[in-house]
Amino acid sequence: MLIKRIVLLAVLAGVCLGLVSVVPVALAAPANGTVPATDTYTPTPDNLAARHWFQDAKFGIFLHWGLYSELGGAGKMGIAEWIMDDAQIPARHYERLAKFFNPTSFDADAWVRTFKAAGARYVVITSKHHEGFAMFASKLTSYNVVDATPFKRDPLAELAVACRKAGIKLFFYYSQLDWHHPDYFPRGTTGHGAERPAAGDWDRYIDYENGQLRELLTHYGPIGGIWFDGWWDQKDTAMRDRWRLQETYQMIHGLQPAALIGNNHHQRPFPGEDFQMFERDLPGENSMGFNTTGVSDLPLEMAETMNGSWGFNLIDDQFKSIRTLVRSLVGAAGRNSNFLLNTGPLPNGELQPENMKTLGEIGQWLQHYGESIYGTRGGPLSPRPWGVTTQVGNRVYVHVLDWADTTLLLPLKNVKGARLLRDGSPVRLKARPDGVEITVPPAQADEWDRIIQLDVQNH
Ligand code: FHN
Repeated sequence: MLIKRIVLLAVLAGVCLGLVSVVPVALAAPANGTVPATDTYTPTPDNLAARHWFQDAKFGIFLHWGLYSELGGAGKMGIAEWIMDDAQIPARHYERLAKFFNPTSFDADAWVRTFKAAGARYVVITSKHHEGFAMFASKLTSYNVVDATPFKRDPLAELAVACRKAGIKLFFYYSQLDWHHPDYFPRGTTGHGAERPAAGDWDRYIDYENGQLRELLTHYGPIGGIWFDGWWDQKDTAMRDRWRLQETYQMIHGLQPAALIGNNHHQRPFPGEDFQMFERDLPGENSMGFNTTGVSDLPLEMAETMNGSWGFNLIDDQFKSIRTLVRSLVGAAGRNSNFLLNTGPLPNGELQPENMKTLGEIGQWLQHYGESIYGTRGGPLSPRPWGVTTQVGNRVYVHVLDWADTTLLLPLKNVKGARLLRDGSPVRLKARPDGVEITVPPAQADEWDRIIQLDVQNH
């Protein structure tokens, strides 16, 4: 209580001096960033509207692009953006990659055209991944794409303009852990091969991080939000509660109240966060072994890779089929979740051609069936072995993913009519004591999801 009062007084003093922008509702955390159990966060109306938009949007594109893209995983399968750590490359050597980063084929408008045609409504791009390299014009370090590379352009600025023109929201991924910055000390569980001096000033690092975030929130127009990652690096260390998260989150919401904050810490959301993400897992599942199974009532998002890597991997051509990806998108929507599909651009600035093809196919599917995805929320039935449901108003979409029989019993009352979304043909309904039985028409070739549109009277 006393701490809160002191903080409140300090904030008020800051406001009077014009130093602090106010989020009317949230309380600042103690300087060490501990999130007290009593801490509260009340999102502003702008923020709530942005959350609503986010849930309607349903489908986003994730981009992992950085110096690591040049190495393409160095001939190994696995997550290529981790090559600095995996190959134990000292920071002073890894830095040399900046000299060769020259993606002259990068065309932000062309990227955005591809994303738009895929049906994506937002894009999340790595502004800084664990390697520590700023893919934007940061004034706080020369280790950035404008000052350290022959490219000399700010791709995030170009992407921001292209997205705005196309009506696509842009989010920035930001890695809290950093394998390059000397002040990221004490180190966490990763990045020990970077051969940095065993000294550093943690709080100076957090100031640097907050400074970079301020740049991202003030130089690129209105953004969709910040997608944090890397907190888990200190999950089991003494620094676990030293991220000063509340200060960071308040700054972000103060600068752009509608900017949504998500943190891929794999825990239940902390105060100040606006959405919860699940990495390569449907919400509530933990097949990867690091996601929480605790699903909050915040907007949800599942992030997925096209192959086994986020960053471009030269040898990994084990791309997921369009069928698998569409079914993940549907499975996510049926769990009230967005689907964020990753592609790792090439070091020359082009998108991977295989991924472009897949994105085009997803776009075609969404053009046909998008009404059962966009603007929906998880439907009246929880996920079932046969599939999921989504809903908008008094329309329920039954997504039959795996069902060999011709009839399916839905424990739903008040179903007034049913038709196949594919062609509008009527679907037979039979009232049963415990719901309604529908006749599921056989799947056509390449029909990965038989969607039956129900008219229901809302209970
Ligand atoms: O380590 C990262 C990984 O490289 C990638 O960015 C993914 C994306 O969700 N997240 C981290 C692992 O949790």
